[in-house]
Amino acid sequence: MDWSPIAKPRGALRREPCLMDYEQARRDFTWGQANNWLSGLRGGALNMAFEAVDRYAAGASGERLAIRFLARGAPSADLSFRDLADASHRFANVLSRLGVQRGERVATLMGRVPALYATVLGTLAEGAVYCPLFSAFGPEPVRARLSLGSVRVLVTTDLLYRRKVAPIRDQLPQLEHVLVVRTPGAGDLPAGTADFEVAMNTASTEFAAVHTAPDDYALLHFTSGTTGQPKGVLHVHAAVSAHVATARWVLDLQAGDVYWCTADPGWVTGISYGVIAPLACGVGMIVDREEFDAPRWYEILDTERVTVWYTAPTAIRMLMKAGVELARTRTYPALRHLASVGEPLNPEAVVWGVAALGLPFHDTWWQTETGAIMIANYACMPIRPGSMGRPVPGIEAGIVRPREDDGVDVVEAAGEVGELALRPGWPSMFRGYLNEEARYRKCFRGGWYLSGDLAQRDADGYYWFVGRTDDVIKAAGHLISPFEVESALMTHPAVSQAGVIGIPDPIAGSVVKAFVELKSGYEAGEALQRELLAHARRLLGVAVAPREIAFAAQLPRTRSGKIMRRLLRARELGLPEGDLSTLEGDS
Ligand code: 6R9
Repeated sequence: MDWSPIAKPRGALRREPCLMDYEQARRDFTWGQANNWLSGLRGGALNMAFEAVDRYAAGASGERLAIRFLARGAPSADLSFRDLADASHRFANVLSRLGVQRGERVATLMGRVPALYATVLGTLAEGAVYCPLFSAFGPEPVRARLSLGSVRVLVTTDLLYRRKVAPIRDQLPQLEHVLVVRTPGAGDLPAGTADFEVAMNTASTEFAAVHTAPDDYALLHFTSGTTGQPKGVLHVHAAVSAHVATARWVLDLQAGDVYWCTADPGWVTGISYGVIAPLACGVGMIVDREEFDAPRWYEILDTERVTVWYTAPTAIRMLMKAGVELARTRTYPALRHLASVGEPLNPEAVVWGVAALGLPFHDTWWQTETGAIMIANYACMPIRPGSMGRPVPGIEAGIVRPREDDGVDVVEAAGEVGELALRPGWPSMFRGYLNEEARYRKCFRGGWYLSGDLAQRDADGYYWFVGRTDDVIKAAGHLISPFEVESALMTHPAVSQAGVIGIPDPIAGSVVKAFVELKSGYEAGEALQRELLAHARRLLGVAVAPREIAFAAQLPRTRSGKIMRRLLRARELGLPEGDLSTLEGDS
């Protein structure tokens, strides 16, 4: 099929895009200029929460819609910038009352409920560090992250607390306070928790955002590696300038927009572009509390008159599966810009946007570590379906190959595959992996940040995703560590070794598959397979647990005893087995 660049359909650019001349911006822009879009605080201080709400809360803009919550079977609930500022101030006062100090960690374990937004913004206003956790995690990933992050305050719901936190609470001595949002009819307040609403209602709406320095920590996002514990990615308040710049240039957010980001707030996109970026642009957004539902999503795009939509390939492929006819039962006259992130966006999906919604999807690339969009297709430029696009103004990207020494070779030729790298120094670049200085340093080489993704660049400067350099799995947009899944499986008495890989899936991109070696005395069979699946789901949660488990008499290992996931994957998928020189038992 011919995936030549597609021009935007006529009528799509009903408004001039924020970024009109990409080449010029790329040439002339420096990050210092992004500060013009921020208010800042006295003495050079900068606070993300102040930029996102407080500066709009005073005066007439205070009445503007900040968030409209939608939920099935309930009327929509609107929060203005003033309301949101009040709620975040109440939460900041709750934290102060609990004695939470600057830099201490406050986490959430919940979905898109109003309390989450007050918690994020109140935590940042108070100078504490905000850490989101995914509500579909099981108790083990929750325990690992709360413990690594030395989280002092957790905000969750009573239902999630009972299932995921109560069983591990005694392993978390640093977790002093748990505030729960109560569910009507869900019984008494769980022991060891306090009622979120009661705490909020007794707190004042007056709070002046703490004068944090631009380089003070603001966000702690956990992400997954191939080995070892989850990595705590640290971002600073200054990241907000990259959020605003990219929300304008890439998402084309403008005054009066109705923005909708479908990402879950348990992951980086759901916070950076589902809370901070749109608010910091003074733009109102839709928050749908429900999970994916094709007819419902089309209804929202139509009746809420969404103008800018940021979603993900898995969701787009699910919409494609539901059929273009369903999309055409509605009209989307307000829609102006569609964007996607998180996994490779197949060219069919880009073009399908035109057939279904009248607009193509613009792919964007970034990572938890980069803190903001780094590579994108822009409203002012033709899209190359299948390409991630070109670097954001202010970002220097390159394709590199690590050398034997500590340096890299920069690959200049078009079409050559190498590691996608970025020149350090943009404001939302991560400033560390929590308590893991060596792991952080290893990401930088020869003056570049190495992303761990393989890519190539074409002659016109568009980047094309090729794969990852490591074994980390992207399933339905969620980054999953094979090590975390293997460790959970190995807590079962029958399992002696486990090897976990991602296998291709037409909708989710990849799904998790585990191979296990049993201890002697255990019989491989369907009953044990079911038991292991249930064990993994109980510990890890459905979003992380393997979809499939297979038994292996012996897993391929290196001579030093490491499971060779690459080989497991090659064998599973019938791919060439590559270099086997380190395989144990072979010579
Ligand atoms: C924002 C986010 C980062 C990894 C990244 C890459 C993959 C993200 C992509 C993409 C192909 C895109 N990824 N966007 N791959 N095309 N447009 O997703 O952060 O969860 O840290 O994942 O996701 O492999 O390195 P995070």
